[in-house]
Amino acid sequence: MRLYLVNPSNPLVSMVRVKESRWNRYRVWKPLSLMVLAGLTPPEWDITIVDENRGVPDYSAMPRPDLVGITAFTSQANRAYEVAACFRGLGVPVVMGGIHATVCLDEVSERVDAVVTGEAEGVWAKVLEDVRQGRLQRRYDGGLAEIKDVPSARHDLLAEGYAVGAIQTTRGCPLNCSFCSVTAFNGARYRQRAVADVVREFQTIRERYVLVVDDNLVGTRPDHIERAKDLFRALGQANLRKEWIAQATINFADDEELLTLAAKAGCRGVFIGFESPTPEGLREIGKKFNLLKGRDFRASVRRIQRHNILVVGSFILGLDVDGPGTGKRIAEVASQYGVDNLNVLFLTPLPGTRLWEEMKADHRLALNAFPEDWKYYTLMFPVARYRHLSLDAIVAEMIACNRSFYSLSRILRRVAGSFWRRRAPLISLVGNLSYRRNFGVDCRAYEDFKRQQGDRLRRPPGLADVERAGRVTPPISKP
Ligand code: B12
Ligand code: SF4
Repeated sequence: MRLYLVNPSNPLVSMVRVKESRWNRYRVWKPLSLMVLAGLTPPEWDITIVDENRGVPDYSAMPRPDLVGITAFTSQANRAYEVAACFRGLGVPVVMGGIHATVCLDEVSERVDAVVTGEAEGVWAKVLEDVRQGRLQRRYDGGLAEIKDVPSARHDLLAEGYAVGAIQTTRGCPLNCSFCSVTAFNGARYRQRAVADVVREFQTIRERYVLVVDDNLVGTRPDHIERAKDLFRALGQANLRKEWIAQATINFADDEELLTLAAKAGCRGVFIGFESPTPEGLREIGKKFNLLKGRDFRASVRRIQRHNILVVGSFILGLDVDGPGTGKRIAEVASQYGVDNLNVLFLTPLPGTRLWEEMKADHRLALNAFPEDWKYYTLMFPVARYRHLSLDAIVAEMIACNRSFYSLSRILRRVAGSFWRRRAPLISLVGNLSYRRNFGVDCRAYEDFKRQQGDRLRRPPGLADVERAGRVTPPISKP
């Protein structure tokens, strides 16, 4: 039995852009979902993983498979449907799963033979058996998996051509921020894989650099932190010679022993969501953790950096509290906190989130001709109607923010600071220049976007918008 697992490319903004900067090689991440799915697949299946971000093959020239499985984030949905149509045209059954299939079940069901909602661990074996028996059903729901059932990903299947490997050590996040899909999809219960399993899987990764994809690396409760310490201790003792980056909440900074162990285990960078420079903004999106009294962000960032761990700060632009001047304010605050890199994203109502429900109810989903418009839901474009910022104003704020944070003088100051504190100045320089360069590409993309979609975004909501938004009612899986 032959199985193709496909990660569709995002034709609008390829995250790859390898041709524009060779450093972007380090931004091509492996589709871990498909490697995990492969790990769940019995040996009688011959598996090929196709990552279209590295090139789209001529499917008609490939041997005919017995089943095609497609994954998709929302922004990849349109390409996913093209791939599905191509294989269905050849008479091959197509099953789609992942976040978009879960939050937009009806839309996806119309375009594929079967949909798997939720996590796949509990149902994938049945899907494959049903294909073998010729009785594929329309829908399978995996819900939330038992963490012990999460297999080792098949790192051997995508062994070549990537600079960075990927692994997952936990699932879920208890914090449930309004704009984020994670709690809706992976649940509020923080599930941690067995330490030994993670260490064993780490040993099968060929790349020296690894992305730990967890949404919340160390969790929030004391027992979460203890388990994180156990994991880091075991990774350190295994002497894997890996260097890895991860996503964490700011409480990562609160425990010296945790930081020491993380650094010894190979942690070289953390991506931290600061989200808003103001408490009002944090309250608006429900990011409770960042609101804890007495939190000194600058000191927290410094504590992490003292362990030679870089900090990338992420902020959102377009909150209801954001008005003219917010862009520069974010750049100022990020510089004050002392982050090594800044990543600012437009507030984007992703289906399945509380933010989606709120914006839909207020008729603020401006780009709402779905599925076509999903391609703009990359957080790189302002797809909604923002409370105090018009289309032109919000784009101008984004440009002002990046121009300020990535000005040559600020970059030099940051790099000199790293040099002074003996903290990898070269990595800091390369990271900053790479962001600066990509920002230039983004500016051109904003101009195209405004030309193509400006009229729709500038006009007030009409009846057609209201009706269209009403038609998409994604089911939210229960945390
Ligand atoms: C790593 C990651 C990335 C990597 C991508 C790696 C890759 N190629 O897959 C990078 C950094 C590039 C990235 C980029 C983006 N990301 Co991202 N990313 C993640 C993250 C943190 C982990 C994904 C992961 O590997 N999970 C581990 C695997 C094992 O879990 P999984 O993907 O859910 O797969 C399971 C099930 O979903 C299911 N399944 C999945 N696919 C399939 C297919 C079939 C056939 C079946 C049966 C089952 C199945 O089975 C798997 C095992 O249970 C998630 C958060 C999360 N928890 O998922 C966000 C997340 C997926 N990203 C998100 C977003 C918004 C983006 C961006 C659009 C925005 C941005 N600027 O970051 C871009 C889009 C890029 C693009 N292609 O267009 C959102 C997606 C929401 C949505 N509705 O689409 C998420 C959920 C985060 C969030 N805060 O909401 N991302
Ligand atoms: S803390 Fe991070 S992963 Fe958790 S809900 Fe908030 S944004 Fe999502």
